[in-house]
Amino acid sequence: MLPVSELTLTDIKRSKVPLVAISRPERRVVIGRNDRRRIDCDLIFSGLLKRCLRAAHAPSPLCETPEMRAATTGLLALSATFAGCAALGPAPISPTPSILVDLDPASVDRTVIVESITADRNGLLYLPDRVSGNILRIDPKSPKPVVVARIEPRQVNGQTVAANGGSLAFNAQGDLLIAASAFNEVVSVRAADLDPAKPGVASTFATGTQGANGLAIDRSGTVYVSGGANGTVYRVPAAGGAAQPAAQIERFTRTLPDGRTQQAIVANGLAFDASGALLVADTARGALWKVALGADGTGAKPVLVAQNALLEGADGLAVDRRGDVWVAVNELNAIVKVTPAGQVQQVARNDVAGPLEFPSGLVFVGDAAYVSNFDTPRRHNLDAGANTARGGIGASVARIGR
Ligand SMILES: [Ca+2]
Ligand SMILES: [Ca+2]
Repeated sequence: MLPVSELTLTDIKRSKVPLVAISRPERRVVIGRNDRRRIDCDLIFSGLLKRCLRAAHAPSPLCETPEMRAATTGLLALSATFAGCAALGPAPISPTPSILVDLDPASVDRTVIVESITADRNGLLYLPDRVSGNILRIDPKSPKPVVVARIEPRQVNGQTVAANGGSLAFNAQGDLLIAASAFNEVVSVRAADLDPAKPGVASTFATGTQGANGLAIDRSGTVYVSGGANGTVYRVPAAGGAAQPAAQIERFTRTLPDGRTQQAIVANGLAFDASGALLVADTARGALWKVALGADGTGAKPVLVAQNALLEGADGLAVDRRGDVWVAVNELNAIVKVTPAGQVQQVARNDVAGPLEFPSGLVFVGDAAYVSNFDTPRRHNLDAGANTARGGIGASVARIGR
């Protein structure tokens, strides 16, 4: 048997299979004998595929085990997978979401409410729970949530007010910044205080961010915060303090198909594209805006990148390594991507049963996207004939990718 890495072009030409491999040192595969396209695909290194190729190219008594026969039978299915890879380009991502973790396994009701998700430099996931105020950390390899910090409620006019933690992101120091819409602030937890043994308590980082919802930090450390229905995108210096307006999305309200529900959030999820321009999700219009930023952090007039019915409910944003903008489209229970050319493509969508349940935030760790399920009962995330969203499992993290 030949190791995959030693296959030659002659072997490839002799091959009856539509998929061939040249693995080392490029870590690439070639699809089809006459197809010169080469694509990155780590799947080539899966033991199963190596065994398949060996069995297909050099049958031997060793291949006559049930495992080898199964592997060979699996080759066609794997070929189909690779054909999908080719269509996707250099960063193959399986578009089928699955549940990484149910954040409240004993309940399908909203006993935990997570609007957003981020990841630290080690690929650990973080989500703020609006109900408890806890900041949850999840290792995708062993997905059991642990509490690493909390946002304490405040007394406002004699009422106890929860922070309603929204988007969150790490700054260069490793401190975690969280948009707190009910406080009209950004709060932060220092890196050293993100500790499951002694969870830290968030404190004020920035003030004057009315309706603070989306949050993103640029390369210089300037923090951008979206104000939701007021359409303002604020900027805050890297050290924190008072926010100033940086850009303005014009107000707009859309009536949902139920004829009653009004959607007025025009400045929601934020992310930066490869050029450093700020992308803004417009939930109300079903649109994506781009704002060029000056050296002082002020934004130019927003430019419409895309507006499409597939984006009605556009919430959290994340940019993949090819420059496509992935959008959690909450009211359609969908993940949609917008290409740099402005093409809008649906990645995944489902009904109230999930695994997407009012997806509202997402983050990439490598090629995998992790999605926070907010599970608001609205539009595609509504139980039949009821104002509930008890279908599915409730607050959870879904995973899309390898
Ligand atoms: Ca649950
Ligand atoms: Ca649900």
